[in-house]
Amino acid sequence: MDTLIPAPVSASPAPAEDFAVTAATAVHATDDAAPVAEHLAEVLRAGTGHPVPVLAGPAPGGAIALVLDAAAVPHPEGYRLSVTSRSVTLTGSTPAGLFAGVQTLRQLLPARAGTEWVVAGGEVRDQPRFAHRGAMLDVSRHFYTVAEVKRFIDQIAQYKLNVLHLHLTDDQGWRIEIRSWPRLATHGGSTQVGGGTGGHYTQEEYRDLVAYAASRHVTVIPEIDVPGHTTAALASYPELNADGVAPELFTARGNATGFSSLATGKEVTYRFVEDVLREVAALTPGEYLHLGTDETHATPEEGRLEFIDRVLPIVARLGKSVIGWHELLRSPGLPVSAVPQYWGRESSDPLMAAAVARGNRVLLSPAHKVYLDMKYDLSTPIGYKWAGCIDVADIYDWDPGTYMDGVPETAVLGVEGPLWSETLTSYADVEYMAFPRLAALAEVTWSPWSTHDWPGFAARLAAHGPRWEAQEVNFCRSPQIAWST
Ligand code: TNX
Repeated sequence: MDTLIPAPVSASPAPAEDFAVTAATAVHATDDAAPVAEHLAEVLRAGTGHPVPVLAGPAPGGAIALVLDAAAVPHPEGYRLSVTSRSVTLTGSTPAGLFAGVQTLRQLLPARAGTEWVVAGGEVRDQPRFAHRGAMLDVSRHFYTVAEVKRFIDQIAQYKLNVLHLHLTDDQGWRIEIRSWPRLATHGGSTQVGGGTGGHYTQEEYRDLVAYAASRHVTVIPEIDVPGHTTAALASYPELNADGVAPELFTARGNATGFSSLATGKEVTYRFVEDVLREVAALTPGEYLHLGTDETHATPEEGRLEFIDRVLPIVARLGKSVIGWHELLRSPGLPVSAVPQYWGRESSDPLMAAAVARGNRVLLSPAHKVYLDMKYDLSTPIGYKWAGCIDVADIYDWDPGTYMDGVPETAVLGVEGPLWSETLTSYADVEYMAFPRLAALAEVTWSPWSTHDWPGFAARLAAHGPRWEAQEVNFCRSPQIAWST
């Protein structure tokens, strides 16, 4: 109980009440709780080798029970977990709450598999601080396979993150099949940074990823970055270029300024954007489409404003809400449903404060705090340092609820850690940059500020090293942490 991450609202350990998982242990659940029960049973089977059946109906003594009870747990993602030597009872008002509780239960089990697995006894009450707890994976600069993205989903879900923002398009690669514009994927997705073969997700594969994420209570937010960061599209269709000439595919790392743009003055551009967004929206059950809109230095400002004015109603007609990087705020007349994602390094931004005053909610991703592609320190072999080095204490030590002037906690929808992949040539590199920092980000987004305590966190985090070793996660052994062996 004293190594949980993110820290729960409250935990009362009862060391005499440890619960042993044995060959006789079953998980009991009623209808809507059954999929979460099955997920827990799989974890217990893998850890113990015991059969761990999932059974319908109320639990007899000696069992693990998953109970849906809205009256007992007011928050939709909250849960109550009670572990005694006789039984384990996990109560939530929704399957999402139960799923969060299962992640806590997993952390109460030993790091390594064994036939006598014991759940630490005691009682936990918990609920999240912010609704949107996200990680962004850039699959454009380097492509990651469906299996790798699923592993990432499993990894973030274990820390109670509930949003996966997929950066699907950029100069170096278009990563999702669009049936009405097939060359986007077949040509635009055919390479990546460094000139490798790249890749893309077919619509079936993307659907499968979205469904897999949903089974882990993670919502996928697809990003189609427009009108800048579009070389992969421009190379695939000459008509999207202002001069009608398709550029070569782009395989360099690029610079942080943005050098490509859709032709905002051409009608074909709007047909293109509408077709793409219609197909992506149809594959995406979540509320949001992310339009990027960042770093449009190659787009004349007037054209950029016209572009956004014309694209916002397309998204609305598709029944979705817009997220964009905070450059979106340069457009007047954004709907209150639009969510700017702030990646700046200032704690004061007049456009952010004005949007909040109008009623918009915001996502916070301040680059010098949560950019997961920044180096830990100057010795980190991969990553960037333009926003500074970010070690575990840096990502841990800020309060999203008070971080920006004019942006009170109630206006903060949540926090996202973006993992840009220019320098990450393999999934092992993704893990190295994500862990352990994602655990710190999870605590910043989930745990009440009253639990915030760096020495305490650092001590708890040390105990997660052996868990990652057992799961073969390539994590960075930051010298800030006295890793357990
Ligand atoms: C800035 S942050 C970018 C990305 C790069 C990243 C590298 C933002 C909205 N744009 O295109 O990948 O820096 O750190």
